[in-house]
Amino acid sequence: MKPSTEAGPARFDSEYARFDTTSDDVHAPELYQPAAAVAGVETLEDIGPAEVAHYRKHGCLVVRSAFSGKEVSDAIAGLISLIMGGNPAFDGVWYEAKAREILPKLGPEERQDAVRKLGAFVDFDSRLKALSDHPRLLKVVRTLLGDREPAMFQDMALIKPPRLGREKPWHQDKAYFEYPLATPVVGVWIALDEATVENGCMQVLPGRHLEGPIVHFQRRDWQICDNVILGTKSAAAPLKPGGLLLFDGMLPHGTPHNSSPKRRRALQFHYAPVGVEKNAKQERLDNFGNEGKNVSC
Ligand SMILES: O=C(O)CCC(=O)C(=O)O
Repeated sequence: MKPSTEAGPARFDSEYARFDTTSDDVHAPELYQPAAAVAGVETLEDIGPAEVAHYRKHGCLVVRSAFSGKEVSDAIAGLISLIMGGNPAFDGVWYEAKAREILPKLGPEERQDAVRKLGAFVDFDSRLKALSDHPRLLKVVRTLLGDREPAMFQDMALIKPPRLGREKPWHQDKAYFEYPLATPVVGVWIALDEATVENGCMQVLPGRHLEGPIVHFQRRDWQICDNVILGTKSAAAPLKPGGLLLFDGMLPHGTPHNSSPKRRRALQFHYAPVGVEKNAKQERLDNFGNEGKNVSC
């Protein structure tokens, strides 16, 4: 990897850039056919005891207008700046594998549409940190964590370029996190562009967070087997820019391929209570892995 203090054109040199290597196999369309929409409220301040009870029961809740237009456009400007090398210390951009050959030749707009995701960026751009540290958001997350102080442990930006943006197969986030199963984890997925079923908004299986770990397999990604999902009824979380989805770390969810001409950019933050240590790798594999379980996919 190129030393992270270097900026400029070398950052876009295919030799040094990072590329996402998950499979680009296309999913069956039947995996993403929502039968309902995730229920929600208008603002973060509308979340009271009834909404918290709803979240506990269904594992998800939409907030339709969590952030202002200015907060969203600032966050987009922050992301674009990081993609363009605006902070020389940041090297957390992952490009689509297909961009490997053409990356050095792409202009600014085109480069944005070659990105799959960014990770661990909030400390490199104050406009993005303003959202992950947003006091109104943290107040809600604290409540959902059972009145425990939130610590953000993962920040990602997930980008689905028009027509090209790939699926994130169905999974439970705790299958990726090395926290003990009993540790509460709250995910926050924030739409920066309008997110629709066509461009790959979040889809979830409401209530299934209460059913425990589902076995994951390495297929198109580390994921729940398609056969487990086929025939189940999902709920979609279409959002306007600045809207967000709160979801439990055990809730099965996924996003389809972007089949539309519209970009879909989103931020995703994960919070656990302050002071809980990530040290449960074996527990994670025992809970979510397929090895030794005599199961196939
Ligand atoms: O935004 C997406 O496409 C999916 C995000 C997601 O589910 C994840 O990264 O865990």
